[in-house]
Amino acid sequence: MTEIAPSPDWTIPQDWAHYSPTDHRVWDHLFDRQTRLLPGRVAPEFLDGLKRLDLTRPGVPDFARLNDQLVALTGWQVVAVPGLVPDAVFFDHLANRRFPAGNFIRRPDQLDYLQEPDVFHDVFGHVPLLAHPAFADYMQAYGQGGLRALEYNAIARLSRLYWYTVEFGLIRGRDGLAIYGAGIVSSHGETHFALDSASPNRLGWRLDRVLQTPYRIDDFQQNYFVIDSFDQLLKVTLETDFGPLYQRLADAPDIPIATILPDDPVFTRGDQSHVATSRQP
Ligand code: HBI
Ligand code: FE
Repeated sequence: MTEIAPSPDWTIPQDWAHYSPTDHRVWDHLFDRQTRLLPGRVAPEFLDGLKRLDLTRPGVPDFARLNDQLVALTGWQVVAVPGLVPDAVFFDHLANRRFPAGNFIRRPDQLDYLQEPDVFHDVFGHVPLLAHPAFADYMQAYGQGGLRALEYNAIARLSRLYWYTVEFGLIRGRDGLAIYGAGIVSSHGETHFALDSASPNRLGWRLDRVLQTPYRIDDFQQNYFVIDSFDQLLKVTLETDFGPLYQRLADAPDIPIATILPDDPVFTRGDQSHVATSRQP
């Protein structure tokens, strides 16, 4: 972590030359492992983004080069930050089509789990879909919604939308379910778990439903929510007036994490077997 006072928007120079050979090797290792696993499991739009953004070249990407492609495709750009930034700063970046990416990379002994988002999670996981027009617009709408949610004191609720879509979303594909959330696509273990495990519920995505559903940050998810398309995600989000929704949900209890409701579209009823065998919150 840096010791200098952050700029108001928390951005720092990427300083691409500072990455060590070990840093680049960690990127390449993670990149190869995921790109071997993802075809057939990830939404095709993600692989399309990797290719169009020229992310297949070795080493930690240089944001300046990456942004040349990304700005041309959707008007988004990647900016470097030291790590997690305050909510208001994060939302302001998204609302202006800037994606804040952690400027560090995990150590070789942290390949499988890391608390703070590093450059592999942020760039490999999040950036390819920012090349897709509907997803790009959705991310900006989320940032704008986040700024509004600050006024409603509704960040905890809205962050569930981000969690169950941007981080851990599934989408219907031609041959069954596919992953698109960055928390899954950047994780070897969860790429398998999210699609193959008997443990989690896989339920149709509905906006008000996910806003009422807690999540866990310390283990694989107990629920995944499935969208029909990125167009659906964008359309529903743009057409929903979140103010009245927050008011309605303010008094509603959360849905216990592993519960399936009678009106949930069910793709898979999970047996929650993973929960029993792993650490509890
Ligand atoms: N900062 N760099 C970074 N990355 C995030 O994903 C992030 C953040 N700050 C706040 C935040 N996410 C979330 O808590 C909000 O979505 C609520
Ligand atoms: Fe993330």
